[in-house]
Amino acid sequence: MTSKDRQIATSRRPFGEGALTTDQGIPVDDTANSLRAGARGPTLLEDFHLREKLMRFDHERIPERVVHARGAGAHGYFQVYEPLDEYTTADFLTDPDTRTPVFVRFSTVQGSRGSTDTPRDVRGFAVKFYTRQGNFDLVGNNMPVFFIQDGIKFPDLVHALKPEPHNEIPQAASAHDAFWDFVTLQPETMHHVIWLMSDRALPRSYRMMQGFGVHTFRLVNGHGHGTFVKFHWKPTLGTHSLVFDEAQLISGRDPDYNRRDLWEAIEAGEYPSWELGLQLIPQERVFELDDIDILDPTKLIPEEVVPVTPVGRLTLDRNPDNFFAETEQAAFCVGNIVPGIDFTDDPLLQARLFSYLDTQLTRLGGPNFTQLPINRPLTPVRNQQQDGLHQDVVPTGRANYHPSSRGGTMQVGPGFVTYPEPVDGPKERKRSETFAEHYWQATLFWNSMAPWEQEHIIAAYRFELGKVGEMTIRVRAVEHLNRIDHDLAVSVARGIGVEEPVKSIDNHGRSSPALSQEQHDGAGSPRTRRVAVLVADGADARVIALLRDACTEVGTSVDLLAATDGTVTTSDGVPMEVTRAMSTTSSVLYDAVVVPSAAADLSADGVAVHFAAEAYKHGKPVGAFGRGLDVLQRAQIPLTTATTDPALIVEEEFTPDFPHTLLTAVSAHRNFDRDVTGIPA
Ligand code: HDE
Repeated sequence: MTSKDRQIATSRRPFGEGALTTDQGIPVDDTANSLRAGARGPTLLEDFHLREKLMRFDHERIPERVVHARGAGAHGYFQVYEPLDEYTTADFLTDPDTRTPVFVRFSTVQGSRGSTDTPRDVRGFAVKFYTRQGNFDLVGNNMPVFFIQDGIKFPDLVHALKPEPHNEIPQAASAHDAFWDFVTLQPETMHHVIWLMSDRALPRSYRMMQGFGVHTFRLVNGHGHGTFVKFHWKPTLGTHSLVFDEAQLISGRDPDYNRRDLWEAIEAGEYPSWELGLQLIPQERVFELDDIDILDPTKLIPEEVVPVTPVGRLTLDRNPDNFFAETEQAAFCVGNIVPGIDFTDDPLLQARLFSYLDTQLTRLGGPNFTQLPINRPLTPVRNQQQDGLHQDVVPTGRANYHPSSRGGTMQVGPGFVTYPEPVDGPKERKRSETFAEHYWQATLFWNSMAPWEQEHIIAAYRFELGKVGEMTIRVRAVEHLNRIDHDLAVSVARGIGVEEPVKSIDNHGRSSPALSQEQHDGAGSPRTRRVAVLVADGADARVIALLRDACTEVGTSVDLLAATDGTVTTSDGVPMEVTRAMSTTSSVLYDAVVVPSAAADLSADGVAVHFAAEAYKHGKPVGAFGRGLDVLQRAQIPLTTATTDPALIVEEEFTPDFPHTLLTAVSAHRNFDRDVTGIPA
């Protein structure tokens, strides 16, 4: 239990204990019948209980976040490995014995609060550290760059991205004219757009995605010396994604897919964790970073140029007690910064410093939102700020000003000291020349992708642009792609009815291997993965038990799915309970599918056949033995490719090696090199 947990505990009020009362504490004798003039007569205005109950209900909603409206949060802690005094005085980064409590909220960007978890979208990764020097909020995303260079364009970007103004369509989707119109007229977006077209926009789990602070920040040590820094979160479970078709299907089958996954993992004690990594750039080296202005948030610094140093670990170990009170009311503010960390002049960051505090006023109804349990710092708050809607404390005394000789002797300093960076310049609305190039890092990203990642990117551009009605916008998009990579532009053009462009620029050929998700799969683990086993009458209970035991031993869960809920009869004639009926779930909610042998012919069941075909189509491990092979054959899965496909595990009969081979494939996530063009799922 962290100190933040203990603080929040003082605000808990369990449902269902003691006498039912009104908000005024008056005991209620009946909460099911309003006060009427006779049993069949009209309701009386004096019914204060009815009025209060409806008034409270009528006002339950608060404005949703204008972006990042849909999210999920969790509590946890952060611990630094070694003191980082050389770089910073921030307490939580210099004391390895301290577990700093955190609250983390993950989110999608485009959709409204009730939208789905799995659109093609950027994900938010916002961390509130309750440090001993006050709250530090690292409000990041799961992609290291941003669409625009200057915050003044943010309203335009978001208007273009969100549903169109006349009919509020489409929900949680960038595949529409407005978005592509805007980005193709604003070439600085091209780098982030290619990230958005990649599988990074479809995380398999919040627990399996990276996080980035995006902007360059500054660490400041005890001597006042500054070091530029970029923040990285690397998930212990590796970085893994869904495929787009699967993500779209999940949107219907389980719109809460990512938030359920986070919740269930924490409930099961499978605490997700991330390593905090820092890219540290001595101030003197800034101009050695070829072609990169560290103030430009549309550029990343390749890890091969400045390595990411692991410095600590974030662990999430407690689900919120109440979604609204905690996750919805959490107010992240980029301006919440502690001594030892400071901002830079990145113009996107500078605009954010205004926006977050501002938006909370509307969203949380006034300036006292810092008093809400989830936002309250652990450190004492002492100042002369006062009044406003929802003041939750009772300030005492008369010295509500500073300085004062009438009590209220709060000392000012030592405290946060702004890094004394000299600034000088004419007032002008102008962008630095060093921000002018917009394509080379998009090319770097493209060059760094594995062939399957490139295929997914091409398919994504084709899908998105294929939904764009205005041909001129499609043509403009292809022109931009031609400046990123000619072959990419040609492949996309062919899919969307646009004339192939003429090659105009040579690809620079540079790459950054760390950008490929293939590099992250090494960290794969079978823990918390989900395997579906399709069973029918005549299944061999012994074999299924062996399979299940091998899986649970390494933290992989197994669901037994049958044609109907209830039981199937095993080959020994004994009833075996199934987890649920196949028809109530879907292959897209599992990481792998196994079809064991059974007496009953599952290959005649279209649901089972589709289950296997769909899993195969999505690159998942698919295993079968004995009569289970018939299902794979009906699904048109080319069994002969099993010799070269490590995720297609087919055997004449079950062997003791089967679970091991399956779990190795599950750890590797998917086989995206599989040719699935002919599979009819
Ligand atoms: Fe945000 N952003 N943003 N953003 N952002 C908000 O604040 C904004 C940007 C990010 O879980 C809003 O409380 C501007 C970059 C996350 O509660 C708002 C600009 C990055 C979250 C806002 C940006 C982010 C937000 C909406 C350009 C990644 C969700 C509700 C200058 C580094 C936090 C709210 C949570 C939320 C403004 C750009 C991440 C309106 C003006 C870049 C993770 O204040």
